[in-house]
Amino acid sequence: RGPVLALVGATGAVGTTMIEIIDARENVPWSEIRLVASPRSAGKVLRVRGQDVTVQALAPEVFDGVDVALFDVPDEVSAQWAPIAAERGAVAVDNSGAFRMDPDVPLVVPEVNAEKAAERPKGIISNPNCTTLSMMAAMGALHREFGLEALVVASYQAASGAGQGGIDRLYAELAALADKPVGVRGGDVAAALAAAGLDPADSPFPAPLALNVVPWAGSLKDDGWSSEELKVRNEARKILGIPDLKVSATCVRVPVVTTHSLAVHATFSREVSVEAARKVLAEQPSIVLRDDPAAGQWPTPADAVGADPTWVGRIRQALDFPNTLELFVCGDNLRKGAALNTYEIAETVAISL
Ligand code: 11C
Repeated sequence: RGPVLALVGATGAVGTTMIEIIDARENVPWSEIRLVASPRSAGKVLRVRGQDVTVQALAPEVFDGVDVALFDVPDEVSAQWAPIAAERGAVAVDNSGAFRMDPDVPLVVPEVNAEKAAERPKGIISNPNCTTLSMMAAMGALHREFGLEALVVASYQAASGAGQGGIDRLYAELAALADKPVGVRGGDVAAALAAAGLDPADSPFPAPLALNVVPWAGSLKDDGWSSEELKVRNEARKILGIPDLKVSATCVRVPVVTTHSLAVHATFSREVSVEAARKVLAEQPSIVLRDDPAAGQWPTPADAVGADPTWVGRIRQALDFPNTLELFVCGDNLRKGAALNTYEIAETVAISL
């Protein structure tokens, strides 16, 4: 009999993608897959690998007999419940920010540091933030070859990073603005949204997102940094195993439904060339190289969305910075950025049980 998997947060945006990923796998190691959610969603019946599964309300007993429990829930829910799952004998794989920087909790991207999944004294393994994760396959591969020293990053983050509420808000704003001559005077997008009954207080974003870009994601931290920007810095250091990696990030929300993009300026300790970087990246199974500007070939979120690999292109040697590359990366924030990487960690654990 194979191990038992529980999926906590089964009805959210990431949980829904997780079920799609599990359904699409040819084989899975699990003898049972339990779906768990808040009491509000309990009782719903969802199809998983051709079977009807009734969603159970989150309670300590749902973890009895579970080998691996995936958490796709807000930080405070994970903070409370992942330790309960671990106490009951499950390995908790957590997609929230609750444990990522805990020194006793590994932060795992299987193609970069799979071996860390075995070092889990608390019975908890963390999955990185989707913005950090979107560049990790590429940066891990380049770091192994050329020795990464510094990263300067600007993100272009999709609405679904804010969950189903973010997706719903972007569609509502787009519908409210369709066929309207807005975006030509300061404040007219906000006024048109207000006239359509879309209250800014109901939005997960701090400004209109449709027809706009918003230089903010997460919460306010010291000296004007956003929590998202600090996560990119701290998590990249931990995953890559470079505690003194220089990182500076600016996180920006754009009116894309799903797939985060990053413009990356990466400096290496060893000599690097565009050709050598392309060769390293082309050898990675989880990377699609789209890098032929003369043919109009570069990664865009509209092309990369729904794909498992990270798409990489626009690779250039920085003109004024030695041993430095510029590149553009697109990764589906609900798949590799969240559900897929969490699921890959779960399978890594299942193999070792
Ligand atoms: C966003 N990256 O796009 C965030 C969502 O730490 O897991 C994920 C937040 C996290 O808004």
